[in-house]
Amino acid sequence: MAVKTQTYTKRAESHKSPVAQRLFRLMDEKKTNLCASVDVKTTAEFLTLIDRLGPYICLVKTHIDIIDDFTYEGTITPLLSLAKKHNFMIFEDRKFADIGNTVKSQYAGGVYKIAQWSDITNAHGVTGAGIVQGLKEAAQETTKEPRGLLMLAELSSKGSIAHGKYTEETVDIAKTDKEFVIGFIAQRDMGGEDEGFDWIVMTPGVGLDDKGDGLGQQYRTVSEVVSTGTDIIIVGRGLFGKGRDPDVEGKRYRDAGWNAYLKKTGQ
Ligand code: 5FU
Repeated sequence: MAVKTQTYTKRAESHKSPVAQRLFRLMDEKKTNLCASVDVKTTAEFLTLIDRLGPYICLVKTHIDIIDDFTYEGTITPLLSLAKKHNFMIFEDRKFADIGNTVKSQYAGGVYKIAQWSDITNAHGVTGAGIVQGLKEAAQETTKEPRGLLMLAELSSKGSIAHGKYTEETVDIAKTDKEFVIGFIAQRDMGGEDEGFDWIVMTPGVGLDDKGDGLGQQYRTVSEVVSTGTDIIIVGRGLFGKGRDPDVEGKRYRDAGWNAYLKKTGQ
């Protein structure tokens, strides 16, 4: 599959999704394709870390159900203020995986009310295309803000069964909605240009110092993933794990991601 070599701004010009347009423009303006995955346990740690990483990132990826002391007012309201302060977007890595009618309620409601505050979320293809429709309806009924969905085409973990036919059929599900589905969580380019899709590929399992974590995570380097089609690198413990300084690592991963993008686009 051909790797995309157009600039983010160029891709923003012709993209159908307002979420993708905003994200692409923000990335070129801020000169970053780094998404910080902030998997921490308390609201205080969460907000402090995001405030420190804010200058280096285009996107914050959350697992909001990890936070022990979550409240909408205490956790989400300040998160939205930080998103304004530092100009980044938000991606809740919820990995929806149920029938359309159920994910519709899970996305809009419950304690977390994800559709109200997260620009982007994601879903597995295992239940079929109804998941896209259910999530889209929830977004439309919850907010006037544009929302985008990523399909999980591939995973970074050892032994993942998301490959081959499963990945191909997940790509087919993505094709069922030309505006709401903006791309994939994947390890490489997923094609689609010949059919008029310009999918954003976001890749977790990125690390410059480690090969894995002992629980199945596998890390590839920044230049490796960008050269095989990644548009946005997702980094968690590489930025703030034990003994790491988020300011130093934020800058380091931001620069590595940006330089790999400049190289790929021939700038
Ligand atoms: F879809 C995926 C995947 O294939 N691999 C992942 O690691 C998601 N992730 C998430 O990215 C995972 O749930 C973590 O939130 C994050 C990776 O964190 P790390 O600390 O960089 O390993």
